[in-house]
Amino acid sequence: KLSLPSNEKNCNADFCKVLLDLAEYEKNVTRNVHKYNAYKKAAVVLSTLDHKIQSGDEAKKLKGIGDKIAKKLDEFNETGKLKKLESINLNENVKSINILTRVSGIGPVKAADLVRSGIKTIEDLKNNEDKLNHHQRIGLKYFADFEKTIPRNEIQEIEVLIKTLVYKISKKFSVTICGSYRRGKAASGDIDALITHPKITLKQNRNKNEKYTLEKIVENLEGLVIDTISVGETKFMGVCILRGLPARRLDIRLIPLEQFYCAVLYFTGSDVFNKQMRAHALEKGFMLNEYSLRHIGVTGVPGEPVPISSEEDIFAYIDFPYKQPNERNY
Ligand code: DCP
Ligand code: MG
Ligand code: MN
Repeated sequence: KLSLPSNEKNCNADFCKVLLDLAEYEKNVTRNVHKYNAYKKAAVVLSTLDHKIQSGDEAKKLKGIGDKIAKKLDEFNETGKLKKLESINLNENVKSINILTRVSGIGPVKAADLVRSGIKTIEDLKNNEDKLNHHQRIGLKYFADFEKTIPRNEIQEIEVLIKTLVYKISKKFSVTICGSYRRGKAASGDIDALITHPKITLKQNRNKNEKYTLEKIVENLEGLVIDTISVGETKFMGVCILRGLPARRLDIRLIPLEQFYCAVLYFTGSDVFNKQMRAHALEKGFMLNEYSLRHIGVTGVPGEPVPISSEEDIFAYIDFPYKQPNERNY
């Protein structure tokens, strides 16, 4: 589900909604990632303005808004609607695809596939579970719960519980909840937990540290974790529940110490912020991803990862003014 950074008084909320609907259409139906990103970025930019934008010409002066979106803004301001979106919304197949992709594990391709074979509603899915894989079945099982956002105080409680439980294996574990929670949002779509340990390093990983595996960690979360979508050496996807509250999507990543801060940066997001920061890194001759920061030499080949011991280090290396997590909402 698409949403914007929490902003109580978004003066451009109506047109932002239009842009997000268009973004959703490009993502789910035409599968045009570039257009999806363009609409989303424009919506984020407009949502942070402190005044209502009056015309396409004015909008075009903003970074991330070009001719096409400017024209759409004028049409929307003049007529109160957008022809393109009106006709999209009338299309039954588009409606069906948008519903099915709300199920965790069902992407645009699978949704189109299902619609083609006549499966168009959540009810239809329930009668055709044989057409779904394990992840998609879990998505369907908890469909109603996963639609609900998770209040901040509940994630705080889950954070404390995860720490308590993994500290039983070793007090030296470090647990950081990233994603929108770390950016300070009042509510989140899921929980993104990053875990590392001084004994989990790239070297040690090669001869596997039996004591500190992700499987061990998940075993220790018994009671909190109620379903597993998938679990590997570094990545767990599953479901957790606190008391009688709704079931929540929980992602855990176990990360070698050397890569921890690049991972924290990446999983804190936002996705738009990450794109911006990576582009800046490239301008400064660095390649930044969720694993490492590497200098790009004259040959154009990235070198060895530079040593990093905090998030601030990454900003400093690429000469990017440090931003607190709550300043990374776009
Ligand atoms: N991420 C990214 N690019 C993507 C997907 C994710 O850079 N295409 C990064 C940035 C996100 C983080 O991973 O902030 C976590 O992904 P989520 O989908 O969980 O997004 P958020 O936690 O930001 O929002 P939500 O509240 O919806 O979970
Ligand atoms: Mg998240
Ligand atoms: Mn997530």
